[in-house]
Amino acid sequence: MTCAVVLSGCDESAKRGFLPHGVTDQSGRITTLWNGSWIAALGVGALVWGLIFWCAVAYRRKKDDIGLPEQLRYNVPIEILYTVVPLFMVTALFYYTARDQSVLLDTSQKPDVTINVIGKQWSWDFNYVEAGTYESGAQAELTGKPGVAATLPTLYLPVNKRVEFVLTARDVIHSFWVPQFLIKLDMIPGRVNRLQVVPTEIGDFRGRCAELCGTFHAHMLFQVKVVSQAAYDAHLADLKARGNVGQLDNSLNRSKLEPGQRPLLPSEGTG
Ligand SMILES: [Cu+2]
Repeated sequence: MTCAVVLSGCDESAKRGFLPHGVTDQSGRITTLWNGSWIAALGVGALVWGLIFWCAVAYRRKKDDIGLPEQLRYNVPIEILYTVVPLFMVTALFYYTARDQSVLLDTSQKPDVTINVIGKQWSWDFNYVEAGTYESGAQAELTGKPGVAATLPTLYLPVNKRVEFVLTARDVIHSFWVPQFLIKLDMIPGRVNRLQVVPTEIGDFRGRCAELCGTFHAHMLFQVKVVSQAAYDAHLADLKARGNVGQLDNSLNRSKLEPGQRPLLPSEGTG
């Protein structure tokens, strides 16, 4: 029984190409692109390895051979072949990547919830825009002992609601990454990046910075709690009751926003 569970777990994991179990509405699309790229790469790899092996065996030096083998140059059909085939492969990979990227980074839909996530050396601030409340994180203290998770800033998200993350940075380039969302996006000083996801599963997930951002980059951790709308509202009310009213402004950033970027920030109380 245990064996069956382990094997079926492994089977599920293999079906996802060993990606983490995705928990957003885009997980299927990302997994398909990932698996498709691997299948294409392995197909090309098998062909190339096969040709190498075949050449090595079929054209190996024979017992009676003397001197160099016959030298060939300027084989036009072969040269056209190995120019056109890679072009074809790159075009196919480019097409699928561009197609999926344009869907994944589309922010034209109106979100249910907007959260300005701000990266800073070495933690996170979360501005819940519509609710006018915030949480300010402190850097994790990695002591090697359990219990660190309880000290991390926690990003709450309502399940099955479209969430727009407005990503900014206070100092250097960071990257907003929840591994189980299967996507990450840079947070660039002076610029405003946006990303929408619909979390589809209630649960606790890990978040981290995915861009080497200084000495304590490894301590730049957060938690994600995807909860029911009621639990989400209760958490925001709790934050407000603790005195976290308003927003932690981006004017606290070390560098100013570039011209034209400020209007991209949501203003409190709006969508
Ligand atoms: Cu960072």
